[in-house]
Amino acid sequence: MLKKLFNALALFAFLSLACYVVFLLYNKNSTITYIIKPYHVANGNNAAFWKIEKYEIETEATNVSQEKTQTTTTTTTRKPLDPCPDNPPNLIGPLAVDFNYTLNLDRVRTDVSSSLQDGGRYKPPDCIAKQKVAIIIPFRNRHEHLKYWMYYLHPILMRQQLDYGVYVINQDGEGVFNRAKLMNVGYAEALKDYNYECFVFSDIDLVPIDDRNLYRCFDNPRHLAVAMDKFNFQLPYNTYFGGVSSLSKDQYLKINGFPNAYWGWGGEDDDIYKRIIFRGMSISRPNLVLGRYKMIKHKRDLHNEANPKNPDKLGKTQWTMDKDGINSLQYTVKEIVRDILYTWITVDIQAPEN
Ligand SMILES: [Mn+2]
Repeated sequence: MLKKLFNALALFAFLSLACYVVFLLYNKNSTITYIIKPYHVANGNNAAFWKIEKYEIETEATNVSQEKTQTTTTTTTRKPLDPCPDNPPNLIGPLAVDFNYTLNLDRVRTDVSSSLQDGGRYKPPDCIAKQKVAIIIPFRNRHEHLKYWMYYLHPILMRQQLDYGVYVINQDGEGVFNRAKLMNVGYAEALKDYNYECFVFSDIDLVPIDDRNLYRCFDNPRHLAVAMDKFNFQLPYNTYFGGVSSLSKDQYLKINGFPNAYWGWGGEDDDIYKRIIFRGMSISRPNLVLGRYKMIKHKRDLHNEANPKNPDKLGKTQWTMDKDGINSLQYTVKEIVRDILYTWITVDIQAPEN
């Protein structure tokens, strides 16, 4: 009889102890915060407050991660992305490009924008891009060309697995056009958006007809548009650097960016070429097969006449390049519009009337 009573008591004691332990475990977090919080309030001590907050967050975080590992073991474990391969695997090679094809911008938006982010931004979904590339397009009154550029280039740039953004730099007003100054503006404005490390400068009317011509940066400044149809798929001259080019941030800064002093048509691309040579770099180029381009035919734009003063400037590049460039750039942004296909920046570059 006594032995039975003893057993019952022992069982009761054991159960109470078990209940108490469970209770303690269950209330662990709230008990601690309950005890510490008044201490902080009474003390008014920010450091103590920060410590408690941190403790609470950490315990919460471990709980959450424990829950997560429990659920994810049965489903899929998320793997960190690998770097994209050196040679993008989905390139096609020679492409069919046709500018007689009827297009409108809405059609282009529905056709190519499904994997774009606002502002014409893209990242490959399945790997980490080799470079962050800003594509800079100097622009004025060429809406007809813009839709073809967007239609053909976005799919190419995606297949090239770039982490990229497209910037259309639109010169405000009807003053004299200045291609190189607009490109400087594009460089400066793109860097306000993202940590770009490579800059591709492209005319709006040039579409590559081979997607193996990579829109990225190389060990030396790159001239991409080496074989345009209008020059019979040849370089017009050996030192030609016009149309489409790419420079890394370092290469661009080494030459103090581009000249701001070339108003009207001509000369600015030769000035850029000279800057590169004077700073001890050389020109990287694709071969004449990969570097083929189609240019959309057009007449010379209004207020972009060949400027007879520009050739004289070229003789002085060596002495002017340290004063005239990204370090002397002045402009006023009038408007920034984030379209799904591009970031549109209208800019006043203090252009002379004529
Ligand atoms: Mn042109």
